[in-house]
Amino acid sequence: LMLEGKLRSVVAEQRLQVHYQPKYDAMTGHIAGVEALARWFDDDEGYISPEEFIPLAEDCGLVGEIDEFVTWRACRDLMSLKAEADLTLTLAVNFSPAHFIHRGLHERIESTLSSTGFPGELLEVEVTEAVVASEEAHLHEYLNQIRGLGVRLAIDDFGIAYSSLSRLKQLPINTLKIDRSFIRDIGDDSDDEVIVRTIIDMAHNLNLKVVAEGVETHAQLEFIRRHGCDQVQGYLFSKPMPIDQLKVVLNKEN
Ligand code: G
Ligand code: G
Ligand code: MN
Ligand code: NA
Repeated sequence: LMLEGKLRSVVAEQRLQVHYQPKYDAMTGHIAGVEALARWFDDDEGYISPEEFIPLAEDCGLVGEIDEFVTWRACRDLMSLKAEADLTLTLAVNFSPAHFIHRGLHERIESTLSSTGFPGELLEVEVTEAVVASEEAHLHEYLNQIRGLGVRLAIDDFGIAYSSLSRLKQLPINTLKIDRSFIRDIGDDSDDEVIVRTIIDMAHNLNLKVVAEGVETHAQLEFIRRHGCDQVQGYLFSKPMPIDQLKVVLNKEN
């Protein structure tokens, strides 16, 4: 309850921070984009993980405000990078399913895009498989409205919730991010290697881009490159970082 009160004020006062984790082209190794991740540093408690405060925010109705704040802040931050370095990085943001499946969300995304000047074509929204499984009658329409802004849709943590493949094929989705639990066991668990290979092949057959998250070792990288995964993300390359540090990383790349 105390944490909920703190969360309410940190959200109201816009004191949540946003960190960025690069995604790399698996073949060239160049930075293709970044994922924005909410960060909470509390004066008393120190760092509080989103694994703790996002579920809390979902329960107390704050998550929509958080997701939209992170999107706005990240669009603004990347526009400031663009002004300095003429970059065309893609930006991925995470949306909670409960908040994502709502009429009118596309209008608020559109207003964030127009107020920051960030191009819709460079924005990707990551949602979990719960969205694929949703029985919301207007789901298809809502997704199309967001796609209508040029914004791309990714399924995050893919593979753990048994998405219906026919549903996946019907919905206007662009990208699958293979859950890091499958990447973790590459080299140790041949079942997970089969799953990773199968997801990559299936994604490509459905004309979807595929991203491996949680890549921590060269062996994992080699494996997913060999099987044609499009992008990689993970501690092997870089952890989420504040915007100032991202600037340094990007300057080194150029
Ligand atoms: O960044 P970290 O690995 O600690 O994130 C833990 C979880 O919190 C991940 O599932 C991530 O998707 C989620 N998360 C991080 N930032 C946001 C956010 O801005 N909105 C939502 N809905 N989830 C987020
Ligand atoms: O659920 P989602 O994919 O949005 O979670 C993103 C979070 O995953 C990031 O905030 C980051 O903290 C975490 N993450 C990113 N790369 C790695 C990695 O290589 N290993 C582990 N264990 N966690 C990672
Ligand atoms: Mn994500
Ligand atoms: Na993920």
